[in-house]
Amino acid sequence: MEQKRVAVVTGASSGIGLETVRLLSGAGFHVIGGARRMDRLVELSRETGMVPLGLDVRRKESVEAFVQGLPETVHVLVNNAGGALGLDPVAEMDEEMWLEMYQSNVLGTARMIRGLFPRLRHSGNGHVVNIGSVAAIETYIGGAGYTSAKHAVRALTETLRLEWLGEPVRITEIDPGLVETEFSVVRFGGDTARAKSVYSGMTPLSGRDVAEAILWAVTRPPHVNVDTILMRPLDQARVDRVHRHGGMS
Ligand code: NDP
Ligand code: 8X3
Repeated sequence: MEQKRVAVVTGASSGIGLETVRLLSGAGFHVIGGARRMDRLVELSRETGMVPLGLDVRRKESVEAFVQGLPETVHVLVNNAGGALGLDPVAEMDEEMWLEMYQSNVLGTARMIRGLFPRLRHSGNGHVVNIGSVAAIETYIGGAGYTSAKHAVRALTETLRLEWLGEPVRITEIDPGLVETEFSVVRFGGDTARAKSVYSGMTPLSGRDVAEAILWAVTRPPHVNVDTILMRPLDQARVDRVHRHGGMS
């Protein structure tokens, strides 16, 4: 019997990560999901069969312990854990928030890649999918902490593709525009009304839309490397240019 391909998804407790676990499990992958909220992971494991493992990508020791719990061979690593905090201008930057965004989006991604490289290589057909953003390519007022972190994810991804040339590991970056998840609730410190207003009068992407792109990228033939997928809602032309019923913003 053919062995299942093994996929690791970070940030599996919500949004894009959660939908990715659902789709990868449904497509026959053996999925291991990491995040801080274990209760959410356990619930998802009951639904999908995913193996739940606690993970805080901001902490080196947590990533090391997580990696210890993985099988010797991993085919797919989806670096999805991350997000934004606040929307403050550069001259009023909150150092704690910036540090946390860099820790989760940039260093967390790099830690996971470093930790999993031997397992990905061992698979003979590995794949790293980094979740960037339109914020990895564009900027907007108040977004510098997050956009600079995601720009760094982009630089890291491109560098990795140069460094791993010749290795049996594909490297993809998925860059979504507005996706309605818990992203804005987290960004605005739990202010759900403010979070809701981000998507008002327009149709955002769903976590599932992005998960479908991830599934597509990781199920191409082994010689095909999908470098980047930039995807936005039809209602969004640029990160800061959105069509809303009744006007533009
Ligand atoms: P959610 O807030 O719904 O999900 C974020 C996930 O990341 C959660 O599962 C959370 O789990 C996990 N996470 C956050 N910090 C850590 C950490 N330190 N260690 C481990 N897991 C962590 O948002 P999205 O699904 O939208 O976000 C997923 C990714 O997509 C992020 O990288 C985000 O920047 C990116 N993105 C989002 C867009 C959007 O508009 N929503 C657009 C473009 C990119 P837990 O809290 O349980 O640890
Ligand atoms: C999330 C998209 O526009 O909030 O990466 O930066 S945005």
